[in-house]
Amino acid sequence: MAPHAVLREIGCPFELVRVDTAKGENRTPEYLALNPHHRVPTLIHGSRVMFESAAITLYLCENHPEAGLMPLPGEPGREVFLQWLFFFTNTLQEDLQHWWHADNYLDTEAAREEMKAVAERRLQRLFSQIDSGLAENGPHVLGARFSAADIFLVMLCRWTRAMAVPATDYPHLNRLIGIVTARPAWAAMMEAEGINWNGPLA
Ligand SMILES: N[C@@H](CCC(=O)N[C@@H](CS)C(=O)NCC(=O)O)C(=O)O
Repeated sequence: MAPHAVLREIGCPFELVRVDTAKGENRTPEYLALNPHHRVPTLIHGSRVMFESAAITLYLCENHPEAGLMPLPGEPGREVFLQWLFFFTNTLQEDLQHWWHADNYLDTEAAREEMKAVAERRLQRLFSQIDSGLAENGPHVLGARFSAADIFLVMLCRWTRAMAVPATDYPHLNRLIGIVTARPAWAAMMEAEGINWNGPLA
């Protein structure tokens, strides 16, 4: 979702190729040759191939500085952008993975249930901290400036929709969700993906 929305924000031509994980299309020899970790997404740019959505997001932003989707090296806010993008992908997204995909980590149902409960508690704390940060220095992750970090965070907010306390329950996160989802690029991405905010896909 995030690299796709970033491509639409940039407005450059691209081809979207659906890889249906439910049908195992991410485990075909052709796909594994591109991405041996059998995960989506994968970006192909000329002869270059890369995976990891945050890395792809950063790469797209730096290849299209005219889109202004992140502070470039030397610009104010660069360190804040990097800090949050990395935090979102390696801390927030990891707890979300524990909740959605506990079967990737643990064998027994009881252990998975316990992991999900712990992940949900941790996520409530993390989202609450992020919400407080947005209260002090919002409405975006970078304050007044919209960036690809907002898109990445809102993508992860959608992953909470089936939890007891979804991200939409936090007022400042909810305001950011409203800002990002009102953007034409986000709406076009959701339509092309065939998903809505409350739909089944993560
Ligand atoms: N850290 C990776 C996570 C990607 C990821 O977990 N993708 C899931 C779908 S949301 C996937 O491809 N799962 C299929 C699998 O692991 O086999 C990223 O951000 O690109």
